[in-house]
Amino acid sequence: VPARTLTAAAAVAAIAALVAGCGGDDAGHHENSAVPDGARTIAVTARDFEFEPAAIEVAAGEPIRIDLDVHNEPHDFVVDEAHAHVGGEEGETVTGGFTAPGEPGEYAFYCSIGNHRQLGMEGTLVVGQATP
Ligand SMILES: [Cu+2]
Repeated sequence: VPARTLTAAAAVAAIAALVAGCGGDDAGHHENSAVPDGARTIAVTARDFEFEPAAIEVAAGEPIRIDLDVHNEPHDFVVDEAHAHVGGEEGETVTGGFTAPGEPGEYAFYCSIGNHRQLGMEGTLVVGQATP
């Protein structure tokens, strides 16, 4: 067996392991995270291979709804610390939500599909002080 094939098989296994770990509960990988009550909607475009906008500002603990406009091929929007996952197929606009982290700072959002993150599909979730 060519080494190339083995490498590809290992990559597929690694991706399968990542997908299995996504969400960490009974929700499937393709099930979008729930939109919290009172969420503010932020429109995000995902395309090969970038997000628009590349930086999103939220307040600590703020309920957020993401409307993700998906272009070119399947993409998703993930924030590990907020357990956020919104994903869809090319041509879809999909909705999901999350509660912003309680600790102000900068967090990464990214596309977890294939090597999209390495190709540039990541951005910054800027979490500011909670609004009174
Ligand atoms: Cu992607």
